[in-house]
This record gives sequence, structure tokens and C-alpha cells, in this order.
Amino acid sequence: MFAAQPSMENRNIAAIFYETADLMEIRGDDPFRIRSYRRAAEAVEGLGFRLADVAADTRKLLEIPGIGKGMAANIQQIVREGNFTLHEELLQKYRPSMLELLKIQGLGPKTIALIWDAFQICDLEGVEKLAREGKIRELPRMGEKHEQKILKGIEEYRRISGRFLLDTAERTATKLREFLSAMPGVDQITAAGSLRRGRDTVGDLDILITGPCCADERLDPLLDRIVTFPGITEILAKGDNKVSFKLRGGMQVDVRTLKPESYGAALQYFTGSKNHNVSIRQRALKMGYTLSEYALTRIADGARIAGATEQEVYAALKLDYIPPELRENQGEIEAAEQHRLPRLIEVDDIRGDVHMHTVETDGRCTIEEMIDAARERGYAYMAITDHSKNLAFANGLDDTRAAEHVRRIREAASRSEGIRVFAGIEVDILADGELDLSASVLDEMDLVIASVHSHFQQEPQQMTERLLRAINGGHISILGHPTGRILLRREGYDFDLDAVMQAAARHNVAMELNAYPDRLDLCDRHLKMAKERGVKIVINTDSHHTSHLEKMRFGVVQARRAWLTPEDVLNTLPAEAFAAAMRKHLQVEVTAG
Ligand code: DGT
Ligand code: CA
Ligand code: CA
Ligand code: ZN
Repeated sequence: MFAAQPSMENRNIAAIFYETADLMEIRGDDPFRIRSYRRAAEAVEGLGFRLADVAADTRKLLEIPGIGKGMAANIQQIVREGNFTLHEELLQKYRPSMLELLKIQGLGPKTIALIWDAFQICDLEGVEKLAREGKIRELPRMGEKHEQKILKGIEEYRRISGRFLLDTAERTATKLREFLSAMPGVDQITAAGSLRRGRDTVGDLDILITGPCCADERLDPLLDRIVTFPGITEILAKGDNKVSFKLRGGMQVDVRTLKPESYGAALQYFTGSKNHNVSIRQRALKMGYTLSEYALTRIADGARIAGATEQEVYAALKLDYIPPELRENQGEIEAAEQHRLPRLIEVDDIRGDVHMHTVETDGRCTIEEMIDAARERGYAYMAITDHSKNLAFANGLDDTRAAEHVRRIREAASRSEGIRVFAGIEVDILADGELDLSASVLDEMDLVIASVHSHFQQEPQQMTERLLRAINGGHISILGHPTGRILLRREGYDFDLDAVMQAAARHNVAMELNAYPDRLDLCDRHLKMAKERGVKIVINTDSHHTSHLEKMRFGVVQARRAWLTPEDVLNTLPAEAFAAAMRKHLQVEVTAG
């Protein structure tokens, strides 16, 4: 009886719960109930097995943290019927377009409910029209300023919609690769384009395929197979060696098949960026060649110079091989010509991850579980850094609990071999720049990450002073996710980043590169800026579950895009040197005093 929805994956179940929570929020339901759906969604997403396969076994469901009796019954109904009662009820009352509105900055659930009650309008175009007509400002607790903010939010949303987070794009590419690699005669399947360059968001997927099967003039079997990929909603174009389609969720995929002798030239071409390619082609012309997606060819006699691999294309152009992350036409071609491309940081250079949460606040695993997972990844060290009390919904720590937590971390550390465990904290920077815990407790810590989690809307000057005060105070080691941006959802807060970086450099406060794919904060551009100003970087995952530790690689890719080397990143240091770097800000204060 549980086979009715065989296609129900964990992520589909999670999506239903997330949507339910969002719609409940619009309806004004009890926050604790709403939270239980979000927690269930997170739990389902983080599972290592397929829920649909075990859904019949209620006991097994109840073993999952965050899943109680009611939620287990919901899961069973979803697996059986494709949905569950509350979600259906909510979708009947509201409409799916309302969920899109929630993604717009300035439109929270309360505002959306207010607009719905007054006008029965709940779609993007409708709300935009109301705002332009000045009708939203007349609603209770609204005003012209809020209305302008909504319009700005809609504009911003249009700009980013149609793009996807790096990990989402990568997951789809991996699935497609697994799906196609079983085809006879396929040797290589590579995702090119912005995904290969590691851009923080990806527009569409550019997939290149080669192998003996692609040498055949009749590619129909391969293309016929491709269009059976699960989740395709629309075939946009189909040619002799190319097919484009749209997937559920809106992602577009362009697939091209290539003869092996052209694979390198095509990989070079479709990796981009466009600006890099323009410069590379100009260089080829100056050398008497033309470069196309098929080959590098000598103009004089039409001889084929290179094309099977990217390496031979770059070599023929008298350039060192340029890693995809650098191909943005930002000086990489000159550097490759002069053999001075940097030795970019790699995942294996990272010796520790020092931002993670546990069940003590809003994480989902224990101290011990996080330690075991970090050790398994081969790290030399790690840090537990839970939240402070200002983050009430995350059950943040006050002084007493923080001190107690440090004791427990140290206890767990003393029991764990093979990895050094630092006791840390992610302390909130309050609205005025004060830290959320007392100095004496902070100075107990091996490292202190300080982050902004509230009052994002302060005037730029106030926000700058707030951050400067936190940095100058002498208690913090790392400024966490420094701009506060959430990709595809909200921009970072407005402040004078240059001034903050200069202060950080002066006080030996490092800046975080938060590797979580929806943050990637600092971004590549800002990382470059930090390097120029002498600010050291720490790449962290901000893990809330052991399964998040692997997100480190997304951070490393951004660091590579910023030309960073291992020397620029503190958590490439051995444990002892890293620990010293985390306390350097204190020494500055002492010697300066
Ligand atoms: P995206 O998809 O917006 O995240 O960014 P890309 O870089 O993946 O761009 P996309 O998908 O339009 O094209 C993939 C690559 O193909 C691009 O990076 C460079 C190459 N390409 C596409 N169109 C052109 C073009 O008109 N001229 C040149 N030189 N290269 C192009
Ligand atoms: Ca693309
Ligand atoms: Ca494309
Ligand atoms: Zn944080």
C-alpha cells in the first residue's frame, strides 16, 4: 500500500513541509507548530536513507529526531497519496503564487495576509500593481516607505529569479551524469558553464558529452535517452547534437554531444566566461589561429592544432593551464602567460572547520557526533560554536549556559583522540555593537565568532559603527558571515565594508568565508578585497548537522575564484598556529594598552 508514490523523494516530502510552514505563517498559526514543520522538513532533508522506503514502519519514523506521532502520520499520508491534509487545506485557502511572494524582501507573512484580506490578491504582478497605485500604504501599519521597499524587493526578485544555488545545480548535474553514464559509448560527461567556474549562483546547466557514441552521425539513441531524464517538464530545442530542456523547479539544461577530438575545445568554449573567451580568441588570432568550439586551427593552412583536451588548447596558445574558477578575464590570461598564476587553495589544504552548531542551540547533532564527523573527514581540529541568547528562536546561550557548554566541549575534547576540539561561540553582535555575552565568558573561549543576526535594516553608518565597535572591542577572533547576504533571498546589509576590513586588519580579526551554499559570504569579490587589505580568511561550513561538513568545498571554490592561496586562509594552519591566530586580537589589545 506504500508503493503508490514511488517517486516521492525525501526532498519532495521536505518541500511539502516547508511550504506548509510558510502558508501556516501567512495564516498566523502558532509559531511552535510552524516550527515543528520546519524542523521535520530539515530532519527529512538530512536523512541518509529514502523515507518512502521505510514509511510503512511507524517505529522507524519515530526514531527520527524532530518526527513525532502526528508528523509520522503526515509522512505516511504523503508517501501514500502524494500530499497530506493540512497542506491541501492551506493550498485551497491560499494559492501557490503566495509562496512566491514570501521570497520577496519586504513581504513577510503578516503583510501578505494583510494584503490578501484587504484585496484578495496574492500574486506578484497583482501586488506590484497595488504598490504602484499607492494602495498598500493605506493598509494598517503600512506606509509609503514600506511600499517602496516592496517595489524594490520585487525588482530584486525578478533579477535573481531563474538562478539557482551552486549545490542545487551541482546535484542536478550529478544526477544527470549518473543517468547518462550507463549509456554505452559514453566516456565523459562534464558540466561546463558557470557551474564549472564555481560562480555563486548558476543560471542554466551546460552539459557536454563525449565518447565513441558521439562520433556516430546518428545520435538519436543518445538524445532519445536524454529526454527521458526524470523531471523534464518541457523540451525547448532538439537538434542533431544538442538538446535543451526545462526541469521541474525551472532549471534549464543544455546538453551537447561532441566528437572526442573536439571535446577540449568545446569544454573551453562552454566553460566561459564569455569575457575570458573573447580575450582568448583575440590572443589566438594574434598568433595566427582561430579558436572555435571544435578546434584551434591555423589560419594559413587550415591545420588543426589542438582540440581534444583543454590542456593542449591552452598550451598551444603559450599559456599555463588556467583553472576554470579564474576564467573571468580579470588578469588570469596575463598571469598564465607570465607563469605567475597563484597556487590556489584546495580542499585538502583545509585542516579544520571552526563554525558549527549542536543540539544545545539550533544544531541537530551532539558535540560528540560533530567531533566524530570532523575526525572522519580527516581534520586536525574543529570548533563547536553555538549561538548566544539574542537568537532566542535558536535557544541561544546566556553567560551561565555558555560557560557550562564550554565545560562540556572541553570534556568531550579530552575524551576524543585524533582531533583537537576548540571551544568557541558564535556570539551575536547586538544592535549597538555590544556583544551578547560578557567579556569574561568570551575570554574563556578558544575562539569567538561574532555575527549579526538582527536589526539588518540599520542605516549604513550605524551598521558600520556597530561592526567597528565589535571588532575594536578586543574579544572576537572572526567576523562571521560578514555581509549577511542570503543568496537568492536577500542582499547583505548596507555598511562601509572597506572601513570594516581596515579595522579587521588592524586588530587581527579574521573574516569568515561562510561556505554554506546559500551564503558564500564573503563573496569572491569581497575576498579579493580582503586579501588586498591584509585581512585573513577562515573558511567555515556553519554546519547544523554532520552532513553539512562537506559543504566546505563550496567555500574553497569561492576562495579560488578570489585567487586565494593557502597562506591567505588561517584554517590551513596546523592546530597550534591556528589557535594562536585566533587569540592574536587579544594580544593587540594588551600591547596597545
Ligand atoms: P549562467 O548560465 O548565466 O550562470 O552563466 P554561463 O557562464 O554558464 O553562461 P551560458 O550558459 O549562457 O553559456 C555558457 C558558456 O558558453 C559561457 O560561459 C561562454 C559560452 N558562450 C555562450 N554564448 C557565448 C557567446 O555568445 N560568445 C562566447 N564567446 N561564448 C559564449
Ligand atoms: Ca550556464
Ligand atoms: Ca547555457
Ligand atoms: Zn550565523
